[in-house]
Amino acid sequence: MALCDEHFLTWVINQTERSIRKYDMFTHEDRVLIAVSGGKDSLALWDVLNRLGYQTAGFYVNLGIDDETAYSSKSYQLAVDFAQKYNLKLHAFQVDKTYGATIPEMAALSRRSKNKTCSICGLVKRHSFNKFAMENGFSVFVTGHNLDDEVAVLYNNTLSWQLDFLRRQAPVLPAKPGLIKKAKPFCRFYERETAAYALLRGIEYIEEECPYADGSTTIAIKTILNQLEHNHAGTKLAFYLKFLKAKPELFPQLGESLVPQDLLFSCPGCQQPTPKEGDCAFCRLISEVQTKKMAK
Ligand code: Q46
Ligand code: ZN
Repeated sequence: MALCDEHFLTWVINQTERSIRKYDMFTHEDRVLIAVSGGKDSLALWDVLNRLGYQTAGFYVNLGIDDETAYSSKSYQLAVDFAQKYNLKLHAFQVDKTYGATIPEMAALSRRSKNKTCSICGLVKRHSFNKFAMENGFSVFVTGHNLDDEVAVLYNNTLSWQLDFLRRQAPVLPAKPGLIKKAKPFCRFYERETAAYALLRGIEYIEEECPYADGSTTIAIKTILNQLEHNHAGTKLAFYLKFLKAKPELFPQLGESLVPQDLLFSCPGCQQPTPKEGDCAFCRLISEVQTKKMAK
């Protein structure tokens, strides 16, 4: 599509609203909590939802990634600046203040081996988002994942036939006891489209990648998919949309909601749902980190 700046911005707003309605993500009555990282996708999403008149607040998790890149400090400041500019509420949470260690410190102390920093970071973020949203009366939690992110995950999970992860991939995950509803209103936009939106709207965002993103599998997969897209335009969108269409046939046991309704246990430590009986992965990580810190 060849659109002028003004029509492109309107198109992004309209397409986002279409996705929100199509996938039954939320309504104007919902209190929407947005995961804000200071990057282009989350800030562009916050901007679009604000312009659409939804009740939003941002939630920033300070991971303590403050080596020579000062990634956390810079991204936090950009999130604060955006919230102030539009008079929006930004909640901030500092991992080391609550759990006694930053994400890189947790990775250094933990026994986990594979993709250590990112898997620990994901675990802590998922736990913190869910806890904050549930305790503060939000009805839905949204992230700025775009089509490139979704397709990279889909491709990776298909390569290794991770059926459990494939079953769970959807634009919306409904609420379950102890778990907030989650939605991805930008799941049908290419990354270049969210970047163009942020640029045209004059949104200042952190352009550097997190230093731990370097060399991750996701980046390698994105490179392959970009090559495919370059040779056959539309490959990514078709792969994602056809997967969503095929899901009822691939997983007939899912029923109408098309996402798993597994019975979950409640963690005795944090009361959040967990797939196995006993302490959840998050509580086990925190207790391991704190024990090792005390022993030092
Ligand atoms: S922030 Fe965290 Fe990402 Fe950085 S440590 Fe990895 S997971 S790369 S979205
Ligand atoms: Zn727990």
